[in-house]
Amino acid sequence: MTPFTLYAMPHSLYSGKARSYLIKQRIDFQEVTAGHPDYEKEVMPKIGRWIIPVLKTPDGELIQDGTDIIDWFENAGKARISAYPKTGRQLITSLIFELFGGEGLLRPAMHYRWNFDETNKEFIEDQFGLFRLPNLSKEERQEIVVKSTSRMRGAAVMFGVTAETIPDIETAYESFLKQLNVHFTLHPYLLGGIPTIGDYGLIAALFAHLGRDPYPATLMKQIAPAVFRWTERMNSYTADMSEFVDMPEALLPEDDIPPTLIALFRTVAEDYLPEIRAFTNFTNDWLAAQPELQSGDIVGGDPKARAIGSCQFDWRGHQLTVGVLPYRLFLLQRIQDAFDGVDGAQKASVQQLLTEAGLEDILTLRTHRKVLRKNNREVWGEKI
Ligand SMILES: N[C@@H](CCC(=O)N[C@@H](CS)C(=O)NCC(=O)O)C(=O)O
Repeated sequence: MTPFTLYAMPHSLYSGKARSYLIKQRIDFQEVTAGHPDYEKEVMPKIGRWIIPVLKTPDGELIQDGTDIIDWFENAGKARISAYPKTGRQLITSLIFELFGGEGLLRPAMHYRWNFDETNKEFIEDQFGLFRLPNLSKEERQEIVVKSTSRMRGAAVMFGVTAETIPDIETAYESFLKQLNVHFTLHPYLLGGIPTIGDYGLIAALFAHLGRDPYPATLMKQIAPAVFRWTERMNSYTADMSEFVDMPEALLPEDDIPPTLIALFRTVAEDYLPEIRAFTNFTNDWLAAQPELQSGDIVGGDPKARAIGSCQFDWRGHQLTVGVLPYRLFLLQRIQDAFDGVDGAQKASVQQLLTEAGLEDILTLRTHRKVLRKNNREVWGEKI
């Protein structure tokens, strides 16, 4: 049978989420770089923009977006180990880490990639060139590489990376990494002996940028070796947890959430909830000012536009200005939809868990329209 094809790149943050999932499900797939001529010829015209990851199924269907790729396998009954826990606390916890890993860690991911030129630049330029233009020599591709790396370098500011915020970005990231290290010293994955959607979210930022670029990879090995081991594990076809002797390939029993994750939740509450609040408020004001908007309209009016504006919020004593990316609302709403779907007794237990960590507002910060995904792009849902 024709295998699946994943159009992706090793140094691409969002590729890591889809790739890890395919590996962990033991899906027969080949990874093809978006620098392959087929991508431009077959994929881009259908997807409508240059973006990875894109999955091509054996039937030729194309799916863009890490979450949609994962859900395609889940909905088709092809998941060997489902990414979604069945019990309330574990499901909501895992979805929160999906949002935080893919979006909440963008500040350190951008900083540690683009602000350590002495250690990173040569490697990053090599990777950008090699996978974008694999048939050209290093010299031939250099000019194009610098154009695309300069664009991404500039994009870091949109995530709040500035000269003033850098010291605090580093302090916050190192403290997060040390907390996560304590967790992965005790547990191979977030919720026990199998990965879930939260692991797939976290691997996005923690692999391609923070676990693979020279400077942050060394930092991770030095201060968080168990996190580094987890990045290896997330890219292994086996459970790869031999240091956890006799660990069953299963979730923790009884919907348990270990204290190490509650500690991490407190960090998410302090470091990321203010941003969630700011982009939710901004979006509601923005929606109120767009009475002509219809459900099904492409978010931002153009599939290439990622942000609908920028919002401000206080973060560790700084006033940050960041882009408002509706994709983040899509991931936030997944948490809220999952919460709405859990039964009564479990709801109370989830609420109690989040309140303990100061994260209860993540359930109530809602926008007046949902962000949905249709035809590989984000669209607005009905007015709520
Ligand atoms: N929501 C998408 C985001 C994908 C994404 O932003 N991918 C980056 C590479 S890591 C990309 O293709 N960027 C293209 C560009 O910015 O031009 C997903 O999770 O798959």
